[in-house]
Amino acid sequence: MSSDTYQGMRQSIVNGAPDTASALAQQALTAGIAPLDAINNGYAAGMHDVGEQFARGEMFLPDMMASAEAMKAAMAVLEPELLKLGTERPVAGVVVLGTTKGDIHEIGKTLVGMLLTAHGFRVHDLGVDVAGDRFAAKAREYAADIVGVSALLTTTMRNQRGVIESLEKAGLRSQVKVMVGGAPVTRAWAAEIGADGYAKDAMSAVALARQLMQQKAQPSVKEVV
Ligand code: HCB
Repeated sequence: MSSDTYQGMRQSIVNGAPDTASALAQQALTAGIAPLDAINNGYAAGMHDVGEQFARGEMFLPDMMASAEAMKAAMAVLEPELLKLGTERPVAGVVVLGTTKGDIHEIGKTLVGMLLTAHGFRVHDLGVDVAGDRFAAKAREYAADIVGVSALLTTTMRNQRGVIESLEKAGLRSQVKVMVGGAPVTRAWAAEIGADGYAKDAMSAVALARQLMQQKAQPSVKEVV
C-alpha cells in the first residue's frame, strides 16, 4: 500500500471524516493490507496529530469528537479481520479491561482488547468510566488472570492506583496481574503504583500479557514493569 493511502487514512482522522476513514479501511483489506498496519501507519498516526493540534489550540472538543467517530468507523471495518485469528487458538488467558473512573477515552482500550482477542485472550471489556470496585467484582466474576486499566488524562491516572487498591481490598491481588497504559502513563508510574506492567501500545500489551501469563505459571520469572 502506498504511503499516500496511509496519509489519506491519517487525514481522514484529522478531518473527522468517518465515511472516508471506513472506505479507505475497506480498500486496505481488499488490497491485502494487515489491519494493524492500517491502524499504526494511518489511523493512530492521525489521532496523534489530532492530540497535538488540540494541545496547540488549533482544534477544539467537537473536532476531537469527530476524529474519534472517524477512528471508530475505521476500526469497525478492520475489527472482524483482526479478530479472525483469535477464534482459532486455545484461550491464552482471561483479561478484564476498562478505562478508569472519570475517563471516557475508549479507543486505545478497545484496540488493546481487539488485539488481545486476536491473540487468543478472552477479553471482558467493561467500557469507560469504570470504578475500582467494579474492576475487582468483574475480575472475581470472570476469574481474570489480568486486569488492564487504561487512563488518558493526568487527572484519572491516579485511579489506576485505586484499581489496584480495590483488588487488594477484595483479596484478589495475588491472583490477578495488573497492566496499565494510556497516553500519559509511563513505566515509572506503573512501578510507583505497584502495577505488574506497562504497555505503550496495543501490540506491546499483547507481549506484556503473554509475559504476565508466564509469570503466573512460574512465579519466579522476574517482574516486567
Ligand atoms: Co481527549 N484528551 N479529552 N478526548 N483526547 C487527550 C487524551 C489529550 C492528551 C489531548 C491534548 O491535550 N493533547 C488531553 C489529555 C491531557 C492530559 O490530561 N494529559 C485530552 C483532554 C484534555 C480531554 C478533555 C478533558 C477535553 C475537554 O473536555 N476539555 C476531555 C476529557 C473527557 C473525559 O474523559 N472525562 C476529552 C475528551 C475527548 C473526546 C471525548 C473528544 C475523545 C475521546 C472519544 C472516545 O474515545 N470515544 C478524545 C480524544 C479522541 C483524544 C485524543 C485526541 C486521542 C486519544 C486516542 O484515541 N488515541 C487524545 C490525544 C492523544 O492521546 N495523543 C486527547 C488513539 C489510541 C489508539 O491511543 O494512547 O488511547 P491511546 O491507546 C494506546 C496506548 O496508550 C495503549 O495501547 C493503546 C493502543 O495502541 N494503551 C494501553 C491504552 N490503554 C491501555 C491499557 C493497557 O492495559 C495497556 C495499554
